[in-house]
Amino acid sequence: MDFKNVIFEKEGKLALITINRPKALNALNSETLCEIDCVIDKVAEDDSILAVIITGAGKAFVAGADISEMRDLNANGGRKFGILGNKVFRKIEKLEKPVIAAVNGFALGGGCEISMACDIRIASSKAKFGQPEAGLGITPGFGGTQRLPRLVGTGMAKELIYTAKIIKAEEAFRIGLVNKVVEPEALMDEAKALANTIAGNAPIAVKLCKEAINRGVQTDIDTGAAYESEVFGECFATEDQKEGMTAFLEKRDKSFKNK
Ligand code: DAK
Repeated sequence: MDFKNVIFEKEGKLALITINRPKALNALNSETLCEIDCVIDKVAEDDSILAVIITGAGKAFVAGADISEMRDLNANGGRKFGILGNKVFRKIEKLEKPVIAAVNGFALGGGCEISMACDIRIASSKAKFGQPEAGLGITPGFGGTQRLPRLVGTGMAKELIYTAKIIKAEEAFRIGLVNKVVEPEALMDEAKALANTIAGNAPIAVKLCKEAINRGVQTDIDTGAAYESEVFGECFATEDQKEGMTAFLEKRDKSFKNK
């Protein structure tokens, strides 16, 4: 299936998703959000894909939700648009495969928010982050008020959201919004190397780690620990657990089967 605003490629065990509306700095309109939704479904169904990278075409990662589409929305239209974006971003967050955002440029508003729905963010030194919504007369609508404080702490998130200021990649790294900053030319290689390292581990274990972490950060430590015990137990029903431990004891390379 061909998409208008999204490029979907497979490279070995990786899926590469490029948001591709460079003339509008990859701003997210409804059409693009629906295409991302559809691509994530394809990725979810494909057992050969073990890790995902999301990036942007041209000089931006994503410069936000599409302001030209949003400007004339009424309250109901705004609500529907917010529900669509939140649905797609939650789908990324809940995808049973690790997702890396390779942030190549502006990640503003919905762009910062889609990167935060990913598991890990690697940024080009040219990337810029921010939640400019308050300056446009709106609140962040695709999870910014929820995920930013979870990532960088409440005080820092409030400062960024209330001031609408845009920060550079190095500052995003300093406050814990991104995992690593690299030179622009190295961005995709770094993201792929990281994705391939993860894809070399037992896929079911990685999936369960993602679930345990995502559920654990939303709950108290006792509930989280109980959930961790559950998924730990589940691992022992997999062939890959036997393979991983046997390979260690036999001092040989492991060969996981995603089973
Ligand atoms: N939407 C639509 N078009 C955009 C855009 C955006 N977010 N960002 C850039 N563009 C378009 C520009 O209009 C321009 O189009 P043309 O004039 O060429 O036709 C083209 O991309 C190139 O942009 P510039 O000429 O402005 O490029 P510069 O390099 O000079 O500036 C910039 C780059 C990223 C600093 C600037 O474009 C900029 O400030 N863009 C807007 C950034 C922004 O404010 N983003 C946040 C959007 S608000 C909700 C749902 C969702 C949301 C909120 C609520 N609910 C329903 C509750 C989310 C909101 C947002 O994301």
